[in-house]
Amino acid sequence: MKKILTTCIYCGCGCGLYLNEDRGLLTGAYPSVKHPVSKGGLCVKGWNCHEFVNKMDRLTHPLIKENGKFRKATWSEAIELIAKKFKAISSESGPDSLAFLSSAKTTNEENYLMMKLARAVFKTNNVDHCARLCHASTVAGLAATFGSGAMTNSINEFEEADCFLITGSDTTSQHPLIGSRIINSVIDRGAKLLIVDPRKIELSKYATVHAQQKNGTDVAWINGMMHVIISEGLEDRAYIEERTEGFEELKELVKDYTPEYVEQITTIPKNKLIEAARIYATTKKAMLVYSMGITQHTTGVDNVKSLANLAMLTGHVGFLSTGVNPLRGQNNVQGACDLGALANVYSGYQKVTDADKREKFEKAWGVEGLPGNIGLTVTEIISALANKKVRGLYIVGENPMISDPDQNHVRECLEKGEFIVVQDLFMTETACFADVVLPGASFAEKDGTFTNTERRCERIRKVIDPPGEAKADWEILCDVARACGYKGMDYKDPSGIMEEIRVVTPIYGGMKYDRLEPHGLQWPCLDENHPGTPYLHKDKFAKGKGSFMPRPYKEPVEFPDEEFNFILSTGRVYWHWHTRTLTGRTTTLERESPVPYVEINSEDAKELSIRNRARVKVTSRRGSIELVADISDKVVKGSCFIPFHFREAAANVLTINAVDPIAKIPEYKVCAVKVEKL
Ligand SMILES: Nc1nc2c(c(=O)[nH]1)N[C@H]1C(S)=C(S)[C@@H](COP(=O)(O)OP(=O)(O)OC[C@H]3O[C@@H](n4cnc5c(=O)[nH]c(N)nc54)[C@H](O)[C@@H]3O)O[C@H]1N2
Ligand SMILES: Nc1nc2c(c(=O)[nH]1)N[C@H]1C(S)=C(S)[C@@H](COP(=O)(O)OP(=O)(O)OC[C@H]3O[C@@H](n4cnc5c(=O)[nH]c(N)nc54)[C@H](O)[C@@H]3O)O[C@H]1N2
Ligand code: SF4
Ligand SMILES: [Mo]
Repeated sequence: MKKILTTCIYCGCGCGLYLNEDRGLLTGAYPSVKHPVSKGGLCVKGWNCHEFVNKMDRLTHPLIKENGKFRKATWSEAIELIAKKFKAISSESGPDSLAFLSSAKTTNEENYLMMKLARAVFKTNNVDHCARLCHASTVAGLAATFGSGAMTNSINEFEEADCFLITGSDTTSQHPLIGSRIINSVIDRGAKLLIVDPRKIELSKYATVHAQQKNGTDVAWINGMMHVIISEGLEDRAYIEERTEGFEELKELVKDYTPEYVEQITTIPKNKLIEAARIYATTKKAMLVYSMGITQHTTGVDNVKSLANLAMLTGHVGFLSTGVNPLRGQNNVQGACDLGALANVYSGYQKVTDADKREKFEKAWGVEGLPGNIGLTVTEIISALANKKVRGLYIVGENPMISDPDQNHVRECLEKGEFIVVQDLFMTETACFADVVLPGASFAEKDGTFTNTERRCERIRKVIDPPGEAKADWEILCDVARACGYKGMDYKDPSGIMEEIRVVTPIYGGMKYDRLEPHGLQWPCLDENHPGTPYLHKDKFAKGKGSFMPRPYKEPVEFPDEEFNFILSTGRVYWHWHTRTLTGRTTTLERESPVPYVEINSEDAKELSIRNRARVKVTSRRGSIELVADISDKVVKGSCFIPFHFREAAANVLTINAVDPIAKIPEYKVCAVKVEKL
């Protein structure tokens, strides 16, 4: 039996694990004891991450749709067809009639090639990926305030912190190996735990303060905490003076956010707000942690900026075991952003709107005329299929039919799509709408790198061969580029792609493959002698002075009214991964959480005469779904929560596709619904 060290495919913790191989199949996974994140532990998804790889229903051949039915095709047929169609569409309707959705499940090297294909070969910046649905608000909000949109500190620093302020992150379920460090710090060292989350989560049990706000009111309580801190003189004067700008405007804005006023907006009792503010401000090693509860709002960027303000006000950025720590979700969503699978930047966050950056990439790629307009984002690309602004779409490793907001709208758009290519491991709900389906190789069947939430770029390794004729995504993308007549995408292996990445991407400058042994390096890593960077903004912010960006509270787009009288928020469970393409094919995980459900408060259930596990219908202005009621006091009266994993009752039938004006992230965390007994 072979055992090979690699990186988990699921979450942004980026645990190191060994995959066991026997006669060409994966037989198990177990943790690396020496790995800095896993340290001998994995969560249940990691322990079982080998299972889906062996599944019999993997895609094994290219497929071409003819008269509404898929038939097997050869690779050359499929690639030729894609090249022909894309070139024809581009010459008829211009480069921006094509669009590319990249994947946070694939490697850094593959994301780099995806954006290179879009930009160098097809001359469009219409390239984006699921970070748009996830931490787009973080990338925009922290770049504006600090100069870098990434998690500031490292996972092991959670072991030294004396206070955690956690908001909009169900950490033990969604980032288990970080969640367990938080619990250990609370139990073993008496660290203070402040939770601000509308729901009761596992961590609430350990909390010093758990404030349950009304969904979508985050700017108000954050401004309220700053009001308390300033009025009690708890701000860090010296830090503000030396390292930041814009404090006077902040002070002016938060003046109005008295604890009484904040209680009216958020329902957080004023004493809880005051207590949390005092603890956070007066603990030196205090880490601020957040995730989707903060970002997935039409005010997502405002939420992030407000958290950045709070951390700067109290001098909590630029030191060990402090910082603003957005937990990145997918195994390689950090990397997909770093490598430029975004509508506005090349790799290393170099702006497509800067002429000197375009020139740099033109030289490196041997092309002319790279576009300087910002491209379309995920939800804009899908919508543009309907009005034919986008006529050709290439999707690698994403399943927007289940993951994008307002599913009925998405279906309509995909149906109208003129030419769609989907490259995945399985025949997904989205792939059903494709004209060409290409079989990709999974994380266990190729080499490359993933970058985890703490900016650690680490290796994945080929353990087995892909099934049938499936190929690594990077090989397929190179084949397409070649078929289009582009000569600059020939690589022997992923390390060759990384050599090119190093040259054009300063923050990855030192990420040579042999240096990534055994457990990777954290960016910025500027050259071959650079040791990597465990925490950011030491001595000064990436942009020089940190900028306070005060934001007033604004309501979400759709709060409850008389007819749609519940707030719906959507999210995840421990056992499942997004659209369930992988965890739905993993017996242990599927067994634990096999059916779609909605969490309802026990008082509401009583009023509506709904019993636990009874079937209910949940309806929004966009559609309805039927599912099982899970009655508890996890959600407060008047609100409900649905995990979005299940196609049988997809939460995204209900969600609204209103987006943040800057980040273009959808408001997945707030919309209005009604609940009826069936
Ligand atoms: N098991 C599992 N783990 C995962 C994933 C998965 O699918 N399954 N997905 C990964 C990905 S891509 C991501 S992005 C992360 C997401 O990780 P999380 O963000 O932790 O997960 P969510 O369940 O989306 O929502 C987090 C919390 O936001 C709270 N919330 C809801 N509305 C609001 C609000 O208005 N304000 C605030 N402050 N909080 C609110 C919810 O109650 C919930 O506790 O998880 C990653 N890890
Ligand atoms: N209602 C609601 N909707 C949400 C959210 C929410 O909180 N609420 N969260 C949003 C967030 S944060 C995210 S990140 C998105 C996630 O949305 P998606 O990215 O669309 O979801 P996944 O199911 O992770 O899709 C990944 C796809 O990649 C495929 N895949 C895996 N490995 C490989 C590989 O190596 N190569 C190729 N080619 N394919 C591969 C999988 O089979 C799967 O089809 O969902 C968003 N949608
Ligand atoms: S915590 Fe995340 S990276 Fe670690 S084993 Fe679980 S899913 Fe994989
Ligand atoms: Mo995400």
